[in-house]
Parts: sequence; structure tokens; C-alpha cells
Amino acid sequence: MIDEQQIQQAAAYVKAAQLVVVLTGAGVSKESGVPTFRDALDGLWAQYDPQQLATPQAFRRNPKLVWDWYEHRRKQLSAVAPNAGHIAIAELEQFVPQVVVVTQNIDGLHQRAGSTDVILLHGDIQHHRCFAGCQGNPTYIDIDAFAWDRDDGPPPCPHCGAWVRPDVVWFGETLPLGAFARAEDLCRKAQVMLVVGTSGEVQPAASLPAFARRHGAHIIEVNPNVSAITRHARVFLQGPSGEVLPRLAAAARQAS
Ligand code: BV8
Repeated sequence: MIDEQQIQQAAAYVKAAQLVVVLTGAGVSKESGVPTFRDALDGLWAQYDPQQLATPQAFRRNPKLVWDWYEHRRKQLSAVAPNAGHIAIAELEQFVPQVVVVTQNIDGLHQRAGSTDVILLHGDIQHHRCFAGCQGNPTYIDIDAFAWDRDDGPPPCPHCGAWVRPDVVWFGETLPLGAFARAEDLCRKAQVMLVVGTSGEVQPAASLPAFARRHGAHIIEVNPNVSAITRHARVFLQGPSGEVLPRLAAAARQAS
């Protein structure tokens, strides 16, 4: 159980900040019913390791398998909603001069919760692009704009016939141009970085908390478990983000 004194300590840092960067991982969406990467994948997908599926090599080897995994996850997302943690992060914008969410998640829940400045480090599962980048990288493709056999794996790019792929960053792929650079630039300036629901295992996203701390930011972590980030945290609020973040936002609002 998190004691109120820790909440008040974290709230004081947030209340005094001009810029709060919020780095999130799959854990912030757990209470919306979205499985995290650490969770065993459900049903058919339990036999696969996401790190083996989320790669360009896996897509080249078996485009239908990888495509169907993302379609399965997209369909899961159509039935979920932002949880109290996403909403509390969005509410910070009401009394912190600048709040930027830097997310590793591809589920779009921060945007649906009302956060207005969200950097998508690893892309967006609802968007698609040509695997060959035939009209320039990225060549976005609207998969609802043309007819194709949805049981047959990925559609062919209407421009060049190459596979269409999810607009997400796979292991071994570089992050979207500018996204990581802007995230780093914000970490140089932030007074507070709130790190929510990430194991801190995947680079280069996981390097941001230590980078922000080196530039003077107070690191506040929200996670029910110790993570690779915890050693950098000035305040570790050990609990589920759906419970902790509303308490933190309420305390920071009162303090401001
Ligand atoms: C890169 C999108 C430069 C897709 C994801 C060899 C070759 C190439 C690169 C590498 C290599 N070896 C290592 C690397 C680097 C690699 C990497 O870091 N590997 C790891 C495994 C060591 N990184 C990359 O490849 C990146 N690109 O480096 O480019 C480059 C390019 C070419 C060659 C060399 C270098 C790209 C990485 C992006 C991969 N894409 N996602 C998709 O989603 O399908 S990563 C994916 O996994 C997520 O986006 C996220 O980043 C990561 C999962 O992490 P988390 O979000 O933290 O989730 P996790 O399940 O791990 O943890 C959940 C946490 O929530 C837990 O701590 C839990 O306690 C907590 N929790 C649970 N319940 C709650 C909660 N918290 C709060 N409330 C709760 N209720």
C-alpha cells in the first residue's frame, strides 16, 4: 500500500514543474484489459514469443502469421477503453503548464483519454504502410479504401504490390525520425519524468529516464513491480497505475 506521504512528495514535484514528461509502457493499459508484453499471450498466441513475432524477419518469413497477430490485437483494442490512469495523465494538462506523453504503446489509448501531446515511439497499430515504402518512407495505406481478401493475410500495396504492414516499430528497426529526438530534447528540459507501467527492458526508450535524471529531472515511477527503471526513481509509487495516478493527480491539483 502506498503511503500518503509518498503521494504528497511526488505531487509536490509535479506541482512545481513547468514540463512533465510521462514515459509509458504496456502496464498503463493493463487495467483497460490490454495484455502487456510480459503477460503470456492469450489463446492461439500463447505459443509465440512477441519478440520473435514483432520483427521484419518474421513478417518476411510468414506475413500472414504476423499480420493475423496484429489484426487479433487490433480487434482486442476495439473493445477496450482508456482507464483511470490514462485519464489522470490527460488531466495533468489542466494544471501543469506542459505535459508530453512519450509512449511505447501502440494502442492509441492516451489519445482517446484526451492527452493532447503524445509522442508515439513505436508507432500506431491502427495505421498501415507499404512494406517497401514505395512512395517514400512511410507510404501510408488505408486498408479500408480498397477490396481485399481479409482471410488471406496482409493486402498487397495498391501502388506496388508489396505487402502492407502495421505502422509499428519492430525489433531491429529504427524509431520514427524525429520522435526519439524530440523525446530526448524534452528530457533535457523536464523537471519531472513520470515513468508508468514499463519494465524498462527495450532500448532506446528505456534509456530516457536515466537521461532525464542526468539533466536534473526528478524521476517518479508508477509500477506494481520493481523494474529496470526503479533504481533511477526519486519516488517509487508501487501500485497499479489505475489506482495510483488518480491519487497523484488529485494531490498535485490540490497543491497547485
Ligand atoms: C532499435 C511495437 C536501432 C511493436 C515494440 C539486436 C538487433 C537490433 C536491435 C537490438 C538488438 N538487440 C537489442 C536491440 C535493441 C532492441 C531491444 O531493446 N531489445 C531488447 C529485447 C533488449 N530495440 C530495438 O530493436 C529498437 N530499435 O534499437 O533501433 C537499431 C536498428 C537496427 C539495428 C540495431 C539497432 C526497437 C524496439 C521497439 C520494438 N517494438 N513495440 C508491438 O507492440 O507489437 S517493443 C514493445 O515491447 C513495447 O512497445 C515496449 O517497448 C516493449 C514492452 O515493454 P513494456 O511496455 O515495458 O511492457 P512489459 O510487458 O515489458 O512490462 C509491463 C510493465 O507494466 C511491467 O513492469 C509490469 O510490472 C507493469 N505493470 C503491470 N500491471 C501494471 C503495470 N504498471 C502499471 N499498472 C499496472 N496495472
